[in-house]
Amino acid sequence: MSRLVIVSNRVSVPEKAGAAPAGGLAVALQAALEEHGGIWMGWSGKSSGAKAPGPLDMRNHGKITYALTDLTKTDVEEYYHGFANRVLWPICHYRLDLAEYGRKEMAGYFRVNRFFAERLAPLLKEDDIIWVHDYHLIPLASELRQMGVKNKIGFFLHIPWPPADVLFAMPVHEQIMRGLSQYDLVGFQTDFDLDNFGGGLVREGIGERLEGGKFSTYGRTFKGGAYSIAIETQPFAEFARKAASNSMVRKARQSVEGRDLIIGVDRLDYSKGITQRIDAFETFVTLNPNYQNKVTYLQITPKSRSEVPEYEQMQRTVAEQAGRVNGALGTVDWVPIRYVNRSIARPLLAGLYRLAKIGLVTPLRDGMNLVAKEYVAAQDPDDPGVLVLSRFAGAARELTGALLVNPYDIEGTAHAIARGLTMSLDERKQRWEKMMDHLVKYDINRWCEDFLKDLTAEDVEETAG
Ligand code: ADQ
Repeated sequence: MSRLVIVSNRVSVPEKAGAAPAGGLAVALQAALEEHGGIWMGWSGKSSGAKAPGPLDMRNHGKITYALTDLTKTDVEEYYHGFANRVLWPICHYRLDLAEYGRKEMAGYFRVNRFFAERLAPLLKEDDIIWVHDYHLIPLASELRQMGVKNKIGFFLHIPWPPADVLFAMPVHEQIMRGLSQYDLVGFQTDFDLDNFGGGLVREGIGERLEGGKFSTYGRTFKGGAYSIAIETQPFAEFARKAASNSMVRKARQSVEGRDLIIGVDRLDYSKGITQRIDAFETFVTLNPNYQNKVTYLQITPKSRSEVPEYEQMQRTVAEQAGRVNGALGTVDWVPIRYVNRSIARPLLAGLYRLAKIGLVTPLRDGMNLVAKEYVAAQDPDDPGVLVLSRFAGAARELTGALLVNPYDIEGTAHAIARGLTMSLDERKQRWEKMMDHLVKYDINRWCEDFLKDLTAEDVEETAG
């Protein structure tokens, strides 16, 4: 295959060449870049203030070049906090009520995409394969095409794609749809998202769904597909197996001695259903008083996007809610909810998942949700825990051995917790094996290979104009 060029909002640059990056996605993308050689371009995470950003910060690590750009303060506010996180994120998570449209922010989004394209275009070779990631960069292909770039360009959306009625509430939905049409392959997390996309085109009368997974719209024909993102299953399972000797995991085990552990791990985000989950836990204990002092719910939630008001508000809401439940249910020797507001290292995370009898993953809407997959991979095959999973997570399409719940149904989730804690070992093993077999087969490397295979396949158009 030709050289690979990955573009994403943020770039995972290893400390030194060959060092392992933190997450599964970064591991897989770096492996693909190592194999083919290439560039990973994105925002440095830094602002140049009011001044125009300086030249790209180019860092060579073996066969990979990381190309980082700063953005002005206004760019960060309008493109990132503004349109990406206050319009596209809520819209794609079906939260029309939280979307805040502003002409300035919308213009900023398209302007920064043009800026990315201007910085990327001079780095490109004729046969480079370009792979763009996520909602921040939907118009990038369109900008590159206008600059005469004819390379194959693929796009993968990590978050859900909403149905037409939700999408069309966004004033610039047409430009967004048109932006997607400029790719050669558009990948979604699930067939639901893919169907929403196709349905929207047909509903609006702007396109058609053709044979062979293709779409035709705005004068172009391109492929669409569902590629469910996955994790580094075997290495993660290995982390969990070895974690028994991790001193932090040992301490955690001692601290919950005699109690069942329930774990929730999420970025602090309204899409993750954390407040409904705390309500469900409270309801579970209230309905099952025999579990008083017999269960601990550990919620690990690093802060995220604190510059966006909805997120700042949520930090307060969740902290107050956990405090209120602890005050109402707790006793002098029992704190029902342990709420940890920071990020933790992956080996420790794997060990904590393995300690937990229940993995509680209840987003109101989620593209995939990797925590659900990590929880399964981390389990002890001889005594696996139970995954309680929202039916609105993309992962629910694959992890059919989970207890599926509707996170809006608080009592239903509370019953699922009770059911999970009393499930027989045979049933737990049966459910777990089914999920683990799937995760071993469809791991993150397979996801990456499947997408790139389809993007480089002969029948993908090279630019129909
Ligand atoms: P996210 O919304 O960030 O990702 P998710 O898929 O759950 O959600 O990934 C979160 C990752 O962060 C997991 O690997 C998890 O282990 C890690 N993480 C979370 N809390 C942590 C903590 N306290 N300490 C350390 N690590 C923590 C978006 C989409 C998802 C989609 C992914 C990938 O919203 O639907 O699955 O991209 O495509």
